[in-house]
Amino acid sequence: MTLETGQTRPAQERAHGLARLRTMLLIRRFEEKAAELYTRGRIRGFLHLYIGEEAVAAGAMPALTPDDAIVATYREHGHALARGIPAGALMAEMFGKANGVSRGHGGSMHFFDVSRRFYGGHAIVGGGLPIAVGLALADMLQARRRVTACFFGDGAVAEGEFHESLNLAALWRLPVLFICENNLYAMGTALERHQSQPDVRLKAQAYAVPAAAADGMDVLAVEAATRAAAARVRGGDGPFLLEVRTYRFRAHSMADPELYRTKDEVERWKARDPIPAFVGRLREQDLLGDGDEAAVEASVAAEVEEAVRIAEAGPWQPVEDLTKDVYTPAGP
Ligand SMILES: Cc1ncc(C[n+]2csc(CCOP(=O)(O)OP(=O)(O)O)c2C)c(N)n1
Ligand SMILES: [Mg+2]
Repeated sequence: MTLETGQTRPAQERAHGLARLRTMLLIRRFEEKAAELYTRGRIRGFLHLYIGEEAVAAGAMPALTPDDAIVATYREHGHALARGIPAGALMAEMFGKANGVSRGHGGSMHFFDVSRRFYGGHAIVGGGLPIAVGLALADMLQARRRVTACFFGDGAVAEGEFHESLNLAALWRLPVLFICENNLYAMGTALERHQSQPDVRLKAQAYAVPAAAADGMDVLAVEAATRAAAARVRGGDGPFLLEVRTYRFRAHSMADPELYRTKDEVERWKARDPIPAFVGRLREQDLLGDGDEAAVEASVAAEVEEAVRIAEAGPWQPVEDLTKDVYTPAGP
């Protein structure tokens, strides 16, 4: 059967699968390189890796349109790459270079690209939620049918901003898609240790925000759940909360002795690594041929290498710009 795109259904599924696989691999290889560069002192400051959670950003982002807004956390390399921000601009940002996506002022935790409606990168846990509510309020007041997707961690549900944001979004029926990336831990504290009610969906329901959960280790499950949730939000039904269950394979940040979880637990989750799981599924369905995976790996490796070259070659911010953008100029 020939579809509107001119591709047969298997060809379309194959292209779709390869695209999702490529995004996940790009995130993984980009971050492995970032970790290496951090160890070598080329990247400084904080660095929070998304490795293990790639299926969340790689699945959710294609379910949103370029017109929708994205708000993320300090663990946002994957979201930025999946949104299509060039890897070179992200790597340069981590180097603190002037050609970085935030002109080198932000670093790993503060990627920001208004041209792609990517509103951070926020170091403050829960800090993105009120910003998402504000973006959605602006859309509602101007009758624009677009969605603000707000990614945040399980740790953010302990913050007042989570409760205030869900309450106002529901009260005003704002088009926010809250996406909770539940990786079970906030730094070294498990969700059950800081929440009397650890079911995030029930918290949403307490604010009359409908909610669903998705398997965050399955890129297609995340994509389907995000599509369904975004369609509801876009249709004017008010906010929705999607809880995506995932796991970070690496430490919280580059400085974390990981005393709060067992090696066995980490190994159990690694056995569900979203990348080989998806490769296996594509192979089973005959959508991935011999050499395909190697070809994707090679193209991702070239992109990461080019990103490092761009970062290395980029100019430093002049010292005179040190305090630029910290305060707005005084008004009249
Ligand atoms: C308001 C605030 N309190 C504390 C911190 C320190 N802190 C940084 S990350 C983090 C854990 C957040 O965990 P979670 O929201 O689950 O995100 P994850 O790191 O698991 O992706 C904490 C407490 C902070 N950045 N902001
Ligand atoms: Mg967490």
